[in-house]
Amino acid sequence: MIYRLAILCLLAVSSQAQQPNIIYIMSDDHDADAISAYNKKFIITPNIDRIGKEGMRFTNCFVGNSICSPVRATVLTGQHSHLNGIKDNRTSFDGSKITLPKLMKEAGYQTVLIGKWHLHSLPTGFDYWAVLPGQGLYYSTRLINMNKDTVKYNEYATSLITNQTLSWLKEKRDPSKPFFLMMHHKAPHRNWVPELKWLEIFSKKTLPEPPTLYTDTVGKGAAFKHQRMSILKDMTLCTDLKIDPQYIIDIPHLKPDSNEIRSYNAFMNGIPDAQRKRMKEIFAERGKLLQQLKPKDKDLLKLKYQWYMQDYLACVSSVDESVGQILNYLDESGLSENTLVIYTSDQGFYLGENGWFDKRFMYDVSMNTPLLVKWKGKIKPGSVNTSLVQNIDFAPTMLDGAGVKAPDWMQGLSLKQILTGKQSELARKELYYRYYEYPIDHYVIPHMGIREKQYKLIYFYTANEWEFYNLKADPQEQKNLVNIPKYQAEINRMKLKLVEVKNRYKDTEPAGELK
Ligand SMILES: [Ca+2]
Repeated sequence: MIYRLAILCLLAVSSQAQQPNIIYIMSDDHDADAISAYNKKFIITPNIDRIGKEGMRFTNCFVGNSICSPVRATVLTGQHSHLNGIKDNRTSFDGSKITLPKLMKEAGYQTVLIGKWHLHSLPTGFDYWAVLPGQGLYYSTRLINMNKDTVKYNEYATSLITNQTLSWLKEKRDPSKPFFLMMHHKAPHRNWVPELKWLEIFSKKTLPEPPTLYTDTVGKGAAFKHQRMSILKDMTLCTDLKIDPQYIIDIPHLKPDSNEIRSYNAFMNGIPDAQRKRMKEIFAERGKLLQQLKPKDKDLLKLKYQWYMQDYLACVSSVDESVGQILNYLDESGLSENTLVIYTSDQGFYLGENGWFDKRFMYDVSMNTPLLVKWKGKIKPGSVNTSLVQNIDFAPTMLDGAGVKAPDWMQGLSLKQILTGKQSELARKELYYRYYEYPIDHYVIPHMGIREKQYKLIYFYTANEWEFYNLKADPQEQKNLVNIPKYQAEINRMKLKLVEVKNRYKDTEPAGELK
């Protein structure tokens, strides 16, 4: 009997020893076009690229509802918004739900969350956590700790989250157990306040303009016309582009309102003195140009786009540096040998396409998200996969990596067979999408749809408008083909498919004419 128990204990220890550590790194609003593994036109991100070079890069990874809190709830539950309960950024997550970290804990893992949480209730299921309150701040960053105290730090948000992660790995980790660590960056979320060292570099750059930057709304649908995420009209000069109000207060068409001046002062005062002086000098160049040119319309958009991209990309460089620090530590400590590392974002982001910033739409720019995974000895270095994958797959994949079968209520598929090269394509042929939040913040009309490899069907149900795109011929989704006769058979097929997929995913909430 004792002998049998000893054998069982040995078996348990050896299966645990094979369980990989898992590090899930998620940034916020990091579009794949701002990662050089995907696109080199804006920025070089050597550290994030390294994950793809040593592992696998997914070119067709999408989210199910392109907005912050819903994505976070999906990653925790493997479920779409209608089942996990988080359809918008304002609902509090039910901490009593069974989630990915709780299942990992049951499987013998130490579970850790550091960084952005943004689900209103406090985290559950983690052995250790430290989270930003709400959206968090770039400077004068605060973290809520496990005692529920909110502590202010002097570090820049991206560095703080990295340093807290490294200190957990070095000082708090129990080496006898595998760990599951979620490091969630705030950056590069709006209002894109960079570190001085990267601002110095990016403020000198001229970034290429997307072909659709100056697109107008002629011939576009209701949702396109109704949105308020235009760089020209909705991006603010003082809060978003950090221009001192003194430069534009006397220019009637550029004049900021009192709220904007208040929020400008609030974030500017949060930047430590040593950096603020030089940063204000750099931002003053923008103010002087506005004072001199008093630009309007296309001329103003041209300038705003450059300043937006300079700040956004500078924030991305800090994230890339953070990833490098984590990968280097894994190498130095020998942990790389048995650690699965994932890099992703909560969704894509408009970098000037259609003249926009923000996300929310089911169009590929915002529905797409980067996904790079490395796992030494398991993934063939430098591999690329084109399967249609979605963020509902993340939880089942991490569980499978840990040797745990995902519960039936999770809606995604494990990517383990894809990662290990045993399978090249998922069986799934289409992805389901549904966006709810309206009107705030950006007046994007609620919509739903399905995306296949070649075609996409979108239904803006409160406006009762359909859009249909041929993604192979029109990857920028500029030509809505819904009324083109030769596509009617395809469109009818996809309308039926949309109803089937809605039912398959147990989305019972009616949407316009769809029940
Ligand atoms: Ca986001």
